Amino acid sequence: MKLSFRWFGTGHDSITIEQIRQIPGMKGVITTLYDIPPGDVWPIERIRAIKEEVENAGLKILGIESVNIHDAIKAGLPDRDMYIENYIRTLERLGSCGIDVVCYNFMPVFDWIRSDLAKPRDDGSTVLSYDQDIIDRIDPMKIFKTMDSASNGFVLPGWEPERLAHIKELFEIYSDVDAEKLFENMVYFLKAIMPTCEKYGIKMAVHPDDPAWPIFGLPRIIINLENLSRLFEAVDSPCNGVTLCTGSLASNPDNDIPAIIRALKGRIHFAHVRNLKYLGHRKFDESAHLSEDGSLDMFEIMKALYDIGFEGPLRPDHGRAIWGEKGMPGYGLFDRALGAVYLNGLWEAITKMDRLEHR
Ligand code: CS2
Ligand code: MN
Repeated sequence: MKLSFRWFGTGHDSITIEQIRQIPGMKGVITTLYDIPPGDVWPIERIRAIKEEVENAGLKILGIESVNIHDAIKAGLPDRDMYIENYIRTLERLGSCGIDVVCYNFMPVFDWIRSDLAKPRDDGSTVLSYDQDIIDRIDPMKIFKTMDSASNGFVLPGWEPERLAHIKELFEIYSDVDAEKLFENMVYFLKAIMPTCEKYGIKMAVHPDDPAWPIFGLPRIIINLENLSRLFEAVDSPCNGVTLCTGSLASNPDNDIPAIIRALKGRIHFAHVRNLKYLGHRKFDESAHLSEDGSLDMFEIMKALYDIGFEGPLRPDHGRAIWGEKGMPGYGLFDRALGAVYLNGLWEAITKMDRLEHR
């Protein structure tokens, strides 16, 4: 694996590239052009500029998170082909700059959802948290305001204010899109972009839906092994893969993460490794990365990634807010840096144990 860190780019992040560089073992960043609206073609000069900025700091761009998908593609609207063409242009430009991992998601209207972005925990930290009972009481037309007002002034990933200003229209365009239709639209999109991905060696890595069940009556399909396997059969190219996000998939405790990792060997192009603490049915906190702080066994997860020969970028995911840091919820420096060194330590131990056993 290649240890990496999400960076939203200068002007969009409270963290600098130089700070990321000082985290031991860090090989590169996962970044994006945060201000480009979904659907637009990425300007080549901007891609070159961010690449240069990252490389000047002694790191590499190990992947893009995300090139977001326009709602016309997800909903299968008549103008989707134009947006798919734009997506292909962006992929060509990324590919020509040597960028070979692209993360995206296929969730209608909303990206990840939490009921609280700063829930206090016993240790004095605050964490992102989910409680279905609270979500059920929120009017989906108003959830943008709830999330945005708790964002410490940052634009949250996937929560673009310009797009979500049209929330009513967004719900309307998905009114006849059920899970099956959404799946068909996804297959249509992937089939159209695969030749370009294959030409440039770009590995597409769909991010699981977070949480892994339908919300506000909108379908969600990237939620379990069964659906992922179906997707990989429908578009059977090695460039069609997944971002193995442990926290998103494990929001549903029925998803056995190490088993899913082993079953998806060859299709995992990017890994987000974080922990969760289950508090009840459809209720969880995002704990620290450490196994004993949450409900997931991080050793078993890293071991499974090691056993399948995972060589892609791996990053810590959402961290707690600690030591007084005020950053984008989930994306401060301190706890993600702790997560990164912990995951790297597990990896070193697993690697050396394996060598010992084979001596
Ligand atoms: C991220 C997602 O912060 C997060 O939860 O993992 O926003 C992720 O970047 C997108 O779903 C991928 O397109
Ligand atoms: Mn994730």
